[in-house]
Amino acid sequence: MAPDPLHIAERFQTEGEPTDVQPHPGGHIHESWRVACRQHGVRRRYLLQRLNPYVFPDSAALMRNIERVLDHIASSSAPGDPPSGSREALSLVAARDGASTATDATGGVWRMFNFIESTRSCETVATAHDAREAGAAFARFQRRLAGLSPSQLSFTIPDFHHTPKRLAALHDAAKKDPVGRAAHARDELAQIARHEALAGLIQQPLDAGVLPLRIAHNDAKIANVLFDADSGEAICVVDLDTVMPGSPLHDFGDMMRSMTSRRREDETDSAEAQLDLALFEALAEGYIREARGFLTAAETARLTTAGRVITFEQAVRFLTDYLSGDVYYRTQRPAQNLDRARSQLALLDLMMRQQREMDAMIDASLRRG
Ligand code: GN1
Ligand code: MG
Repeated sequence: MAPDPLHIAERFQTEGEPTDVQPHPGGHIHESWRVACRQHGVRRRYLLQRLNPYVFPDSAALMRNIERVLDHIASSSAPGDPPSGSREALSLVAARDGASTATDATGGVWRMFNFIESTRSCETVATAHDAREAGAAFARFQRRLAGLSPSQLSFTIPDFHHTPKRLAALHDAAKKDPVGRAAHARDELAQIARHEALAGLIQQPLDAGVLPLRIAHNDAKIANVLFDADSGEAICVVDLDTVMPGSPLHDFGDMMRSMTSRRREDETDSAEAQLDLALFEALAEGYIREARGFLTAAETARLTTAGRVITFEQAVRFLTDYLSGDVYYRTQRPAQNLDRARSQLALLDLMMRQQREMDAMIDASLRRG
């Protein structure tokens, strides 16, 4: 029998007894619930998650990374940063036995965070203001971690943004075709083949030391930004599962992928794909304003390249999962991963066509200082 999330919630150090648990939607990886607790008439909420063991087999390393990152952020605030312990800071709630997770009878591993109240998050970007705010929030996050050595964090998912290896995995899945879907993905495989030259454009300079290895968020999409429900300011970034050594370019690429189009990642009609240059301009301005102090010239020269590479990589990953029988990303319908791959490919086409305009916007943002 599946463990009852309310019983699991009781094993954590909440303020007050858990009284209510509701599924919390969103995310392709873990399952999440909102837990409400009450003590002396005061209600507090928490986010309870059951970790996905397939994606994160080493939950101890995953939790250690998150603890190090949160500790570093709490102990290194600069003027203007939100004080630690404030509403803006994500924090873990320990289990009653002091551990960072609780394990259920089936071996499932659970963790709990404080729930940040009065915020909104979105799957797609609505306005240029949101794109600017989100770009600035991820840049601040990268900047605050610039003082933590990448060697302090483990690679919880090895080669996470190693695009050439992601491409090799796709080739392998297409060749083995374990669930007989390759025939339905011929066009997409052909499109990916045409863009193969993108695969090495970030990885090669990283391997050669031209690009520095830093700590990156590694899942820098719009859905992972919390906005203040009243002011609309981005107050923090969440989903720290993939924070590990990487490149800020991987994050900027994910931002371009998720914040230059108003369409959902799994939109079925990819012919309608969009790339809104006003959204891109706002994103680039917000990001560069906060990141210019630490980015090298080799990094700023590749910002829009990163958008193409990561959008390509995400198409490759969705298509690999489609061909493998939907074993990685949670899906609600059989062709969802194929739709996701198609929408990424459609966006990639638009990014290729509007490369020059976007590069000019980056240059203008850098010049503005
Ligand atoms: C996954 O955790 P979630 O759903 O935000 C994935 C990201 C992808 C993203 C695509 C650990 O993120 O890499 O970019 O889906 N996370 C992992 O939306 O694979
Ligand atoms: Mg994630």
